[in-house]
Amino acid sequence: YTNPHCVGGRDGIVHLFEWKWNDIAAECERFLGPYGFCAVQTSPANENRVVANPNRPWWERYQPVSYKLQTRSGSEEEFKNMVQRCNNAGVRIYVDVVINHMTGAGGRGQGTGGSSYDADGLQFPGVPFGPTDFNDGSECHSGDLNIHNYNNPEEVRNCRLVGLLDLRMGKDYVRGKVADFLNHLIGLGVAGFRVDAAKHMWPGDIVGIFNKVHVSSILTKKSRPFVYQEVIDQGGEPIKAEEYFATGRVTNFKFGLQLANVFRRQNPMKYLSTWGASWGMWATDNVVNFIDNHDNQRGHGGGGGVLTHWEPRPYKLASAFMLAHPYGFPRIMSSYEYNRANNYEGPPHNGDMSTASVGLSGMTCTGGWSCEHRWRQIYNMVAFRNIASGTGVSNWWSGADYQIAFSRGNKAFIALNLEGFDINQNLQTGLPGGTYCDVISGNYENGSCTGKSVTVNGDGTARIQVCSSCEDPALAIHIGKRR
Ligand code: LM2
Ligand code: CA
Repeated sequence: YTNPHCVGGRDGIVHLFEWKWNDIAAECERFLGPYGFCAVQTSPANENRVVANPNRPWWERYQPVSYKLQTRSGSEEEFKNMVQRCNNAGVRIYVDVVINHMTGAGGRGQGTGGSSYDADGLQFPGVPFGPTDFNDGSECHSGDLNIHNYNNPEEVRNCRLVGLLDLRMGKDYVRGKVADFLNHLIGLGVAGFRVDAAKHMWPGDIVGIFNKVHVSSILTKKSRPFVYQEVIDQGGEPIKAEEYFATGRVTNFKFGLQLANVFRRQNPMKYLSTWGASWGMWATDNVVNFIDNHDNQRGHGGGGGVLTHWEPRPYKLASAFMLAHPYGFPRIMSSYEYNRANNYEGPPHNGDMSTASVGLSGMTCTGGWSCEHRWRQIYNMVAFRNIASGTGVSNWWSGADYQIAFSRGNKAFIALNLEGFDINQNLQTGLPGGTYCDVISGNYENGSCTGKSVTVNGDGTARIQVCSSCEDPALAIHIGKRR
């Protein structure tokens, strides 16, 4: 479950939050494939409640109505087509699967796929699930069936997360329906899953579900799908991320919080020399790392404090560090713009509330789609990471508290500066002699660098200059962009 099944040396996930399947398919072919991304995390693919008040929020997709593949991202046909086209482009699809619960309690109506639901009567005929498929007072003892006390694992797992009807996962019928859904996705060529709200499910129940899940069909070697489980463990609660290692990796929520401190100058960057598990995080093969996600960028799911696209300068630096460092498997958030005071807002939409297509102007997205994954400082670091794959950190240097540099073997080198003065040093890059293009300030095009260039001497040393007051106080070079 921990193998991401990347094609040919690729690394890293991009979460194309709320994108339509047709847009993702196009993005795999025109950008993610050519630029070396391993995989896309999609928004939930199954039918959800249509929430009218507020008007079609992003979070309606976390209220399942059935396991039919029909949402505002597209139909089953479009989903299937996307998976095929992305796989053909060498890009894997991981689906965000919401299996802990169905809709919030109360109300009745129709889902995005036309299935009816009755959340008062606990009826979801599109699956079908009925009243005996949900936890009640025999499993949940909180009184009102909602979760209040995160220090009580039984309550966290058997009661309702923000009022969402909690599935009786100990029941074989329920496990079977969930497994059928996952098997359906695998049959369409999906390579992995982000398991939503995993902390709210018993690890043994997740094992029980995955025991019913087939090996992945697109993979030449018979193997398990890639699984990363959303367990918000920031320390301080009895439920620990490591309880979930039997069924895959966990989402590492400590990662973004700690890097936010560093890149906001609240903890010296030079301490990153020991970055990794020794910072109280899990082992490299147990984590999916991220600077921010769709929840915590808007104060949901574990809360704020992380860097986001709203603070581009430190965000780009922190992302560059994440991608330059070998620890863990990285996920890049690709957001849309929203009113930060009304953070329920769904994706850019047309007059009828259908999701708008992603527009492009050159490399940049238009129409309210932020597309962090298309920022040069980020996509060029994906290529850096792929080239550096298999090497460790070497030639670590720190000049001042907020100035660092390191190599990845003899493949790549990066320097970062958050001091008030420039880096201007003769440093060992570990690279073969030659002239390299800095991939932060520019690209390598038609035989020359559009940004800065760096001359590495025959002994691997180079004069490294990193500005302090410029837009991006970082420099990154690798053997793939050598003149
Ligand atoms: C997750 N991970 O564990 C998702 O990453 C997160 O985005 C989901 O919550 C959550 N689990 C449940 O799948 C989001 C959002 C909530 C929202 C739920 C359900 O953060 O605010 O809750 O989706 O749509 C909403 C209302 C809440 C209401 C609930 C039920 O905000 O006030 O609670 O629906 O009606 C009464
Ligand atoms: Ca539960």
